[in-house]
Amino acid sequence: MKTALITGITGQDGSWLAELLLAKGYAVHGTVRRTSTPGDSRLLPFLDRLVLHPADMTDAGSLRDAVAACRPDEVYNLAAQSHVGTSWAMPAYTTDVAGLGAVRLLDAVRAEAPSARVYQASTCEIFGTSPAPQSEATPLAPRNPYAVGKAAAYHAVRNHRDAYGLFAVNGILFNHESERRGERFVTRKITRAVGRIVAGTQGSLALGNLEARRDWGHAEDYVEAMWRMLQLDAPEDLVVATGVSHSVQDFVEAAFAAAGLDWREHVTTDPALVRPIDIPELVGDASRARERIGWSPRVGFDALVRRMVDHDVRLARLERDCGEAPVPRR
Ligand code: NAP
Ligand code: G4F
Repeated sequence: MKTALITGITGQDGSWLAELLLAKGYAVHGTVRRTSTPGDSRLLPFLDRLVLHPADMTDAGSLRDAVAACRPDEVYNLAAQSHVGTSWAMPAYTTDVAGLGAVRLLDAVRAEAPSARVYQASTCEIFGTSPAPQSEATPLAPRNPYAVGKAAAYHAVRNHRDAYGLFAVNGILFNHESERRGERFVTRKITRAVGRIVAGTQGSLALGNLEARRDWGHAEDYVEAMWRMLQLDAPEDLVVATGVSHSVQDFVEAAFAAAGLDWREHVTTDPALVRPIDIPELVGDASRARERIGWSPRVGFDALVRRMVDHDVRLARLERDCGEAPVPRR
């Protein structure tokens, strides 16, 4: 039985990845903070099959203890303050967690489990304003504090690989969403609002920049790519994306239409929600991932929107009728 350690196991991707690795027969360990809520709906259906360790990406000793406690074969570094908008309000903390946090974890692995394979949750945000479509050859041009931290982590992974022979890879993932997405990311903010408007518990939805274009896939497909990258014969960095971009307004229109609503009757724009710099378009060329790990997305844009809207309409009705949503069962 292989052992995996997931930092950020309580997040969207952490929950999908933990589920995938359990199904593959792994012993799955994860790190949690004092303020984490592992008992919420994302992990609860399989919480009793996980081993959790207290650790914070800002605390090197706790990361080293977590690695030493489980001696993993595979380490997935998914922990980050991952909200780009928030990174403008908390630049030092965000850069510390996303950037130095990865350095601390790499050092912990080198000290305690040097033969472990390490997956780093990199992001298309490191390409910033470099022209689309972005691929492994695109120059890095990070344009927000989150992306600056992630760019530092990207280089640290490559340095540990080349200097110490660590099997460490950057999965350069484009946006991926799901019914488990945090509620402050734009897709889930939209589908939660659609659900509540259908249930009659919300009237309108305020958004920022509707023109930004993103390459949106489903998170369940993307954690499969993470795992496949750690099964490569030799480590390499790969872009993972659908190759298709839509605007925020496209997502709004599709989500409201999926519930039989006209978005123009409910959506307003608020300049306070527009970021100091917003990347106009991120869309990936994942042809190398297709070639190297045989990966391509199974869930397209329309199915993604439909799945999230259906889930959130059901959720909003349950919240309205029960006071709170019942715990989901497997
Ligand atoms: P998420 O839902 O925001 O989850 C973030 C996770 O990081 C949570 O488990 C959180 O734990 C943990 N975390 C935050 N600060 C921490 C700290 N100081 N120490 C330890 N843990 C901390 O993010 P996600 O969407 O699953 O994304 C997973 C990773 O992929 C992130 O690194 C993100 O930057 C990256 N990424 C995401 C996407 C995307 O579209 N989803 C695309 C590219 C890259 P708590 O529960 O304790 O808050
Ligand atoms: O959903 P978002 O907050 O995601 P963003 O900024 O693209 O970041 C996500 O994807 C990255 C990969 O590209 C990850 F690295 C990162 O961790 C995170 O998962 O915003 C998407 C777009 C942006 O252009 C934003 O300005 O939607 C625009 N937007 C418009 N109104 C909004 C809103 N974003 C949010 N969160 N809230 C709004 O009201």
